[in-house]
Amino acid sequence: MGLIHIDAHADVNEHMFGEPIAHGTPFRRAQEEGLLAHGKVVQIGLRGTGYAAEDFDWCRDQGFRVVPAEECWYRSLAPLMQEVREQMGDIPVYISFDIDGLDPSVAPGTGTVEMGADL
Ligand SMILES: [Mn+2]
Repeated sequence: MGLIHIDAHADVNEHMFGEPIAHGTPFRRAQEEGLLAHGKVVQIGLRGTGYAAEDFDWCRDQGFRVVPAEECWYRSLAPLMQEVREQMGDIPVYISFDIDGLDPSVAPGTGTVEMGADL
């Protein structure tokens, strides 16, 4: 299926706290298991350091479209979402919206605060 993933973090870590299954690893596991349609994964709002410097590189290497937070600043996201809609076509799409994809000024209760969103 396709994936639209809105988050400050890529959630593609190989391991987290020594575990293969954790809140930072789901999309690595999904990709490994062949659950994600090639060319139909979009991650929006990524920023900060993530958990490893190469987090976003791995995503791009998989063919994921990475839209970092700074590409969302001071503009309507309607054109982006039109592109995403066209990219997904008519296949099933899973939408994952992590609250920390929003700036902590509007959602301060998350445990993994990352400043710098304008979503
Ligand atoms: Mn997150």
